[in-house]
Amino acid sequence: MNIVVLTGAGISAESGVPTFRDADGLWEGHRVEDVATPAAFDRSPDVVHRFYDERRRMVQKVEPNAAHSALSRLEQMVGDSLLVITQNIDDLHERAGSRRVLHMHGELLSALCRACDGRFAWDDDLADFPPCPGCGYSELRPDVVWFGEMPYELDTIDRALQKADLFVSIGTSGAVYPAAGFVRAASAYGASTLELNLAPSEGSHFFDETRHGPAGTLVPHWVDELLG
Ligand code: BJW
Ligand code: ZN
Repeated sequence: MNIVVLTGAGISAESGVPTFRDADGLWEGHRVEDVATPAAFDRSPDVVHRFYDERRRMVQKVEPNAAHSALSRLEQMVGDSLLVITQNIDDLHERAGSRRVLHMHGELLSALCRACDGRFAWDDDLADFPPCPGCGYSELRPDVVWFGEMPYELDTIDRALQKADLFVSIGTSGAVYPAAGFVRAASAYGASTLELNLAPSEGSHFFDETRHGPAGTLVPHWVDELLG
């Protein structure tokens, strides 16, 4: 059975990483669409760098939670039959042991050079405009996908959705496309669909089954159930 799991900010919430759109979310008081855009970076690169530098430091201090660990345990049991697609830019899936993870919205611990298009592992600040390890120009930006930019790995994702028997969405509000459309694509390709989220998402009604509660409880239960 091929399983595709889509994760969002809610899966990392219990690790202490703020979500985007909840009451205490990251962009409370800001319109997400105003902050996470290439235009915002062009206008005030120092502000945007400081915002991501702070998150890059924070993410290196938090730990994966029971939901990340359960998905890693599932991968150990079913191997290549599981693919995790994450919208998250943290590395908590990898640190919990998952190997088959696609970061469709990029990664905090990576820098992207606007001069040479190189992507480089990066755990340090960018606000002091360090030179690119590839070309030497000081044109590094966070390697994340902002509104209006093309998410990573969409072809691989579509092929995985075509082959999926089960599509599970965990901890995402279903507010951002194309990820919010994966449930309908997976259904149309023939997969069963399950939502595991704290509260009903914007797309809850598209799922065959929905379960509501914290990911740290729901995901281990679902994995136990699946593995019998
Ligand atoms: C818990 C929990 C617990 C809490 N347990 N659960 C219509 C169709 C198609 C596209 C569009 C469209 N209209 C507009 C668009 C374009 C746009 C878009 O979607 N806009 C919307 C506002 C409508 N999309 C794009 O621009 C995308 N690119 C694109 O479409 O390219 C196509 C293209 C074509 C041609 C030319 C060029 C391009 C790119 C989207 C990029 C999104 N980037 C961000 C920022 C990344 C960097 C960063 O992290 O700073 O990605 S925005 C932000 O939202 C981030 C997230 O990955 C993403 C999704 O958020 P997520 O994960 O769902 O978090 P929340 O906070 O919203 O929800 C958390 C959920 O968890 C809640 O439901 C809670 O209840 C729950 N929760 N605690 C379980 N303990
Ligand atoms: Zn470069």
